[in-house]
Amino acid sequence: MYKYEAVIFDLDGVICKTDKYHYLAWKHIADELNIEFNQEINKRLLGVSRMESFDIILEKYQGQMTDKEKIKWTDQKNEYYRSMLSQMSPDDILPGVKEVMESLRCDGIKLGLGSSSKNAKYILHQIQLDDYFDGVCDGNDITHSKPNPEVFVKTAQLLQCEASRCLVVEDAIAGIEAAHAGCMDCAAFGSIAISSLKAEYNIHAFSDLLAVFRK
Ligand code: B16
Ligand code: MG
Repeated sequence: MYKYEAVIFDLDGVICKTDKYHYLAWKHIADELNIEFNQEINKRLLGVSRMESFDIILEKYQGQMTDKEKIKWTDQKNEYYRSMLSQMSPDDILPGVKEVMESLRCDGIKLGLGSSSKNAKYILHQIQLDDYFDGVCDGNDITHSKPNPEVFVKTAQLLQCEASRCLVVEDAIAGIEAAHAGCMDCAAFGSIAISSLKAEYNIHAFSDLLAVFRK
């Protein structure tokens, strides 16, 4: 009997690395608008929605922008971004991800995906992981993005699993906060696993997740 009945994975930064494509697409837009944009600002965009990301970028904008113009620029960003996603393949799945998911499934653990991205299903299709999850909730299913817990709460409902029996795996501070706001434990993965003291677990390699279950 394990402490958790389900694992809810974040997508961008956990299953695969799309943050470099987000960065390049936003950089394109920022350059066109003559706005300063760099990797430091990009870090603040992890896990937050497309429009909230643009609002953060616009903090450095000198002019005024109407809501209609903001939609035009974010649509343009998404076109650049999706053209890069079209190049993705199963080779873009991060090391150990598939093996760990298969191992958890063999142990009877349910697998969920909770992503702020409206492109999540397209990405899952590109990397051929469409059939790996028992429940998927993404940016199209929610009205509030991380750090609001909505995406994880809805994924847990799809998995028919109580919050206290779900473990979230996240690469963003906003995602850890969302898990905690939804009364779920969290395993931090990636660079925040080094810098974050906020999560219940810090995993440096994907296979570390198995130790969380089997200790
Ligand atoms: P889209 P995650 C998030 O995905 C990204 O981390 C974040 O940088 C992005 O702004 C957000 O998705 C929205 O993405 O423009 O594709 O709808 O980390 O929650 O899987
Ligand atoms: Mg992420």
